[in-house]
Amino acid sequence: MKYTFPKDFAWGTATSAHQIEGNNINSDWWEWEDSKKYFPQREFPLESSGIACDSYNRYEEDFDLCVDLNNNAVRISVEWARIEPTQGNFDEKEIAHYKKVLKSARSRGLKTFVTLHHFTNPIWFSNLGGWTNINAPIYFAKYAKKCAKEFNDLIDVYLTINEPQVYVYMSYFHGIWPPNKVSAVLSLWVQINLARANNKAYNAIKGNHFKKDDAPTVGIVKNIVWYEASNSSKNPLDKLVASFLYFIGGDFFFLMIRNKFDIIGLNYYFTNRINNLKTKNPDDVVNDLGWWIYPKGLYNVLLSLKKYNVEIYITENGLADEKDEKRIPFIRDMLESCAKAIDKGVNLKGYFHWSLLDNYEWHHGFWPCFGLVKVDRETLKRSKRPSFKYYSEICKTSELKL
Ligand code: IFM
Repeated sequence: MKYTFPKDFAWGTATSAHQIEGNNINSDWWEWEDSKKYFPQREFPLESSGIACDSYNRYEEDFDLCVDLNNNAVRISVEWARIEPTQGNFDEKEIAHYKKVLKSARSRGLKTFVTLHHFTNPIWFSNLGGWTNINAPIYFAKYAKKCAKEFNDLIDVYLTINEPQVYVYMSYFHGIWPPNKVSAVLSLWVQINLARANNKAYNAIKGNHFKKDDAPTVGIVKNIVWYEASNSSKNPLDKLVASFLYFIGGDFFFLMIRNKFDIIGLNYYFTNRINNLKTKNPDDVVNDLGWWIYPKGLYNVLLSLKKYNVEIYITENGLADEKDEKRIPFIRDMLESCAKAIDKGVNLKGYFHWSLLDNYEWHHGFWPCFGLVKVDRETLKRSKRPSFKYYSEICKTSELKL
C-alpha cells in the first residue's frame, strides 16, 4: 500500500526560539526560570533553559540537518524579547541576526514558516501585566508590524501566535508557567486578548498589501485535542461533554478570529476519551510523557477543520521518545491519517515534525526528547536518531509506504 502526497506539499520540522536558541535573557521565561519571583513554592521548572541547543549560533548546522532530511520547508520562531528588549526600542543587531537566519534557511531551499509569539514575552511586557493588559494586542501588533517591515520577503508564512489556549491553560488556569495565575476570569480574558492580538497583528502584517497578490500569508497555530466518548461509555452525557470540550478547545477560538487567518497551523499531539464525565484513555501506546498516541484523532481533527475552507498545515506533531522506539510507527500512522484526510478532500498542504532537535521542554526541562536529532547536553553535539532516516525518505519521495 502506498500514499502519494500532493506535489507542492511542505515537508519540514518545527522548533521555537526559547527552546533551542539559548540565553534568551530578556524574556519572562528566563527571569522566571532562575527566580522565585512569581511563585515561591513552585515545583517547576525542573531546569533552566541556559544555553539550550545554542541554535542562536548553530543555526547553519541545524538547517544542514533539515537539508539532510530532504525538507523543503522549516518552521522556526523569532523572539520578541530579543527584537524589542525594551518597550518601543527595536534592536537592530537582533533584527540583522534573524535576517541572516532566514536567508540561511532560504539559501538551502527551505520555505520559511515563522512564528512571532511562542509562549515567551519580553520582561517589559510582562511587567505591564502581560496578556492581561488591555493594550497588549496593540503592543504585539507593533512588534508584528516591525517584523513584517524588516523580514518582508524572507518569510513565506507568518504564524502570529503559537497555541494560544495552551498558553492560557498553563499560565492562567493551571498556573504552572509564568505568571503563575490560577483564575477562570483571567483565563477567559487572556484568550479574548490573544484573539484580539491575532486580529490586530494580521492587519498589521498585511498592511499595504491588503487584497493584493503579493500580500503575505498569515495564519495562527492552534493545538487541538480530539475528544470523544469512550467505547465503553454508558453515560449518555459523555458524547455531549466530548463535543463541548472539543468546541471550547477549537472552534471557540476560531470564532473570535474569523476572517483573520489565511491558513490554519494545526498542532496535534493526543486525544482524550471521556468515560462517565472523566478523561479515561486506553493508554495502550503512550510517549515518554504519558500522552496517549492515537493517530485516528488527527484524522478526525483534520476533517473537522475542513469547514474553514483554508489551507491547513500540520505545524507540530511528534512525541517524547528518548529511545526512538515509537517514532517510526508514530510518523507512519500519523501520516497515514493525513493521507486519508487528503483523500476525503481536506486541503492539507504540509507537515512539520516536532521537533528537529531535543530541546527545552518548558517546565519539564530537557529530559523529554522530542528530536529526530539527539542533542548531547554536555557537548551539544547533534546525532541523528534512526527515525531521522525514515522521515527523510518520506520527504524525499513524498510517498508513504505501508
Ligand atoms: O514543546 C512544545 C511546543 O513548544 C509547543 N507544542 C507542544 C510541544 C511539546 O510539548
